[in-house]
Amino acid sequence: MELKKAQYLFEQFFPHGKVEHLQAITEGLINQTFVVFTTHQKFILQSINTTVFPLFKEGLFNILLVKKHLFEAKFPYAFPTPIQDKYIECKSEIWRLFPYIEDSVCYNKVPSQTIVQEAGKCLGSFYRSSATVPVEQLHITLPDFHAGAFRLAQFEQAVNTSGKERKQLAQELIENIDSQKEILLQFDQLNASLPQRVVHFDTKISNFLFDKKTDKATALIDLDTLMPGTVLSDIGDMIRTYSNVLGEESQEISQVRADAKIIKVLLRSFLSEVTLTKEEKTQLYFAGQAITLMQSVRFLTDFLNDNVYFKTSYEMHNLMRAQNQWALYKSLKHSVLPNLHENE
Ligand code: GN1
Ligand code: MG
Repeated sequence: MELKKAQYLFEQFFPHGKVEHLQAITEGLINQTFVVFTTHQKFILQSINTTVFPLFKEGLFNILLVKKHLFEAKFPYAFPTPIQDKYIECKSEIWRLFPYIEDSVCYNKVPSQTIVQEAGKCLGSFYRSSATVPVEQLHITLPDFHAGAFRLAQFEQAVNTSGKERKQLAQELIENIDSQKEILLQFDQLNASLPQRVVHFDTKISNFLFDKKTDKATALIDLDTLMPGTVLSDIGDMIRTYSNVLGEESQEISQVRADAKIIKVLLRSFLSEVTLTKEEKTQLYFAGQAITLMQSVRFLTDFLNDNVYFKTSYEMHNLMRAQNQWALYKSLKHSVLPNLHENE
């Protein structure tokens, strides 16, 4: 983006502000994000991908409602929401400005066990602090976002319409996924039976910020997917991204594995902050498997559709990601079930 455009956008929030410098952030597979440097302060300037998030106004409503409850509950982490509670339109793009959380970092793979523990506590605290939100008032901004049946239908459609070459490259993985469809349908059944809660729906490792020096969790970010759902989505996505020691971008497929100890630490710290029902608790580990398989399906679907959804930096990127997630899924299926009953 040109500095001139950033300046124009920034002035919609601070009419006398001066943007001195811009830096693109490459994290995130959907939206476009920049750090804006002014003389004394930094901000995050971000445009929403409105193809992915057509109901962004309802999304903002969700964010503000949840924020109010977190504030009242004294949620002890930053929850960066759009400055002035507003989005602005510029040449049919939608932009917002966020506060910049100083001295913090995000990771794409786990650097230490402290980080896992901190993140587990942060999500647990989020669930406890958002328990007062009247969930039925939240909008469903992305229908069927984590619905297994829906993701499988999209996948089948992509297999049917994909070019011959891509289909050939993906053949083995297509067959592997076909053999595990039941897992995703079982996930749907479970979700239908569990309590509805405020769900972040994108708790991947890079959506938690940590203090540079102390490793303490400082913020939960990326709130566009806040919606009603079940705890399985969030804990599943945390297991998916925290236990994957090499990270979801690793191309060393044969080395990809899930670390059982990390899962244990994660679940223990999460459960130290929030009380779940017995039914919820027994399904947390399964959620990790299901969400990982679903992510493999989603990446592979996008590969078969010629990479139209997730940002990619090379042609085979989504195929590689899908293979990475498949390897992780296999490892999760075969690793030892962490003993959850210690905390009960
Ligand atoms: C997308 O844009 P980002 O990186 O926050 C995706 C998530 C996936 C994730 C995989 C709206 O999140 O569902 O888990 O990529 N978000 C959407 O890295 O589809
Ligand atoms: Mg996101």
